[in-house]
Amino acid sequence: MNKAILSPSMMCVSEWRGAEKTLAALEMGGVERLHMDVMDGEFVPNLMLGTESIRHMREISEIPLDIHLMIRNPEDKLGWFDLRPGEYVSVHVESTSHFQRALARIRDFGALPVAALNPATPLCMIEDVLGDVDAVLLMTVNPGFAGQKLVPQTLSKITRLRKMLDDEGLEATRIEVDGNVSFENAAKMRAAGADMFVCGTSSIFSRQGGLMENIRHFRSCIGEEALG
Ligand code: S6P
Ligand code: MG
Repeated sequence: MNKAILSPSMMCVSEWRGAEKTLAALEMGGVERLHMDVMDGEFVPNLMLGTESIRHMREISEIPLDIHLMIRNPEDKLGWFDLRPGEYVSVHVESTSHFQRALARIRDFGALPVAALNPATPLCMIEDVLGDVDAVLLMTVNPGFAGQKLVPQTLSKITRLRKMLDDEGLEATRIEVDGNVSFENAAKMRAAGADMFVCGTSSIFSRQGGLMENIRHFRSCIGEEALG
């Protein structure tokens, strides 16, 4: 089993209210990635984080990014983001007729391509590109908003995907889960085979505890030791 990656969703952090303080705590908590949701108001019914937000984030934090593109025809727009080697970049299979081209272009930038799927999209849609990606992002809510409830059938989808990957000898390929990854759901998702967790309002940014305490609790829920 791959070591878990925590990827806090930065759309859950107000840009105007002490974002730098939050980032310092995330760094102290040793989170491995920062999840940046990009929404175009067309592929999803919301607008969120653009090219400048991503540029600013790279300036104020050393934590590598995990960029989730919820935009139509992402292959035409990848050049806008100044992608860096080692950054995870997700594109949705539902967002383009040229999915493999989009993944290959991400690789050309030296970044790590990720195939993303909405809850209703079957796994067979990505069967032929599994060898081209470093991770598969399973949406466990419908994309567009934070604070939603888990679509329950996505849990068994994680199990089925883990088996598909392992059967192909792709044990190192990660499964990223995004949407209502609460403390309780994260434990089930980890058991099903997920190893990259988008942490939002239902876990580390919940008001149940402080940020550091929530990060520690999250790691213990998925059976990993706290780093910070
Ligand atoms: C939603 C987006 C996500 C959310 C995240 C919020 O379309 O892709 O990354 O920001 O899921 O987490 P939570 O815990 O509020 O559902
Ligand atoms: Mg996301």
